[in-house]
Order: sequence, then C-alpha cells, then structure tokens
Amino acid sequence: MVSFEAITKAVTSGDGNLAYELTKSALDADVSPNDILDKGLIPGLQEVGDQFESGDFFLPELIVAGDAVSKALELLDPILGKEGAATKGKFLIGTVKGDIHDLGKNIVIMMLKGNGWKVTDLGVDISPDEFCTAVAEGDYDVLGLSSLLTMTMPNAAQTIEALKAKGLRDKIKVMVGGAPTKAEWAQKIGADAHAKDGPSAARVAAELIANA
Ligand code: B12
Repeated sequence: MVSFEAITKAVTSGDGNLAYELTKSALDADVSPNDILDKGLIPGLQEVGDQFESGDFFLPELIVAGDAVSKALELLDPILGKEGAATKGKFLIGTVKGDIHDLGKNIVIMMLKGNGWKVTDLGVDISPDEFCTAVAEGDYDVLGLSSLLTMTMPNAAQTIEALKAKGLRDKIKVMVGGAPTKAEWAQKIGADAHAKDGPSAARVAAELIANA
C-alpha cells in the first residue's frame, strides 16, 4: 500500500527516482492520478515552497523537488492527458515573460487534453509579442497565461494589452492562472476568466466556449 505521505516526502527530499517508483506503484494499485497529484505530489511542492519562504530551504531544493515532480508527471501525462476523439476547441498556453515555472501549466495541459482540448504549448518565458504572433497565426479559441511569481504577473496584463494594441483581443478568450493569481485580479487586467487548478481550468474553458 503506497502512502501519499511517502510520495510527498520523496518530493521534499528531491528524490526523483523514488517519486517515480512510488507514483508507479500507486497507479498499479489503482490509486487515482488526481489523488496522486493532489494528496502526494503537490503537497510536496507546497511544503518545499513554504520552507524556501521561511529560509530553511534554498534554490537547489526547489530545483530538485521540481525535477522529482516532473519525473512523476511523465507517468501521469499519458493517463490524464489522453486525448479523446471529441474536440472541445483549441487552447494556446504559455508561461509569461520572466517566469520559468511550468509544472502547474503542464498539469493544466494534461487536464485540458483529457477533457477534449487540442493544446499548443508555447513553453516558458514567453513575451507579449510571442503570444500575439501565435494568436495571429493560429485559430485558437482560448489563450492561457500562467504566472507563478508576483513579479511576473504584470506580464500577463501586458500580454492582454498587447493583444488589444494589435487588434487581436476579440479573436480569443483569455484565461489566467498560477498560484499567486486571483479572480479579482483577472477581472482587473481584462482577462475573460481565472481558474485555480487543472480541473477547474478545463471546466471554465468549456464554459467560456459555450457562452461565446
Ligand atoms: C518548483 C518551484 C520552482 C522551480 C520550477 C520548476 C518548474 N519546472 O516549474 C524552480 C527551481 C525553477 C523555481 C525557481 C524560482 N522560484 Co519557484 N517555486 C517552486 C515551487 C516550490 C512549486 C511551484 C509549483 O510547481 N507548484 C505546483 C503547481 C501544481 O501549482 P501551480 O504552479 O500554482 O499550478 C496550478 C494552479 O496555479 C493553476 N495554474 C497554473 N498555471 C495556470 C495557467 C492557467 C491558464 C490556468 C487557468 C491555471 C493555471 O493550475 C495548476 C495545476 O493545479 C513554488 C512554491 C509553491 N508553493 O508554489 C515556488 C515559488 C513559486 N517560487 C518562488 C521563487 C521566489 C522562485 C525564484 C525567484 C527563486 C530564486 N531566488 O531564483 C525562481 C524564479 C525563476 C523564474 N524566473 O521563474 C516563490 C514565488 C514568490 C512570489 N509570490 O513571487 C514561490 C512561491 C516559493 C516561495 N514560497 O517563496 N521555482
């Protein structure tokens, strides 16, 4: 019997191989991938973040914990991100300029794919211009902007302003997310929606399209 605490501990100790093996054992024992995320892996990142904030952990601990979760996500991706035949719409996503956090974005992508979206991932550290070019050249329904740093949140706002300046804002719905972001902020910067996690991102994106 795999314990969620053991998975959390593998993350906080930065042991990617153990995180991978425990995740594999949990999946083999029919534990739901969402539970592995919500009760095992994400609490590990939360704890590492808290210890970083209090000065007990430093950058190397953040790096190895992030890598450990990336490794475990390799196992969850084919399950959570399994694309079905139905297509809800096309989703373009990226992490904003100055920000290289991508684990949360990658989880959102898995949930979207698993819920029938075709997703194009621009990656991390994406400038407003790069987002605009992708929107102009594609036929996407929704753009998702991820920001994990309070310092890079303004870059989500600048991306929306750049879309407006280039006459592209009406072409696409914009959703924002990331740990420090809130629904009120999303409204203030002119986004169409905010979602706090992967499952709600998939639900809210579907609502945006239904109401378009
Ligand atoms: C792992 C990690 C890193 C890794 C990232 C690895 C990677 N591949 O992503 C590394 C080591 C690179 C890193 C670097 C830094 N980090 Co860091 N990091 C973290 C940590 C521990 C976990 C982040 C994470 O993955 N969380 C888990 C995921 C699942 O949650 P999430 O990202 O919020 O995503 C969910 C939702 O927000 C939402 N969501 C996310 N994106 C989107 C997008 C859309 C469109 C929608 C709808 C929803 C959505 O759905 C996701 C799934 O549920 C956090 C601590 C924390 N508590 O979050 C700090 C944290 C984010 N980092 C922090 C800092 C300060 C830094 C550094 C500046 C440290 C430094 N001195 O260099 C650098 C910045 C580098 C840069 N320029 O980006 C601070 C940020 C403080 C702040 N408020 O600004 C935090 C909060 C730590 C802390 N408590 O101080 N970090």
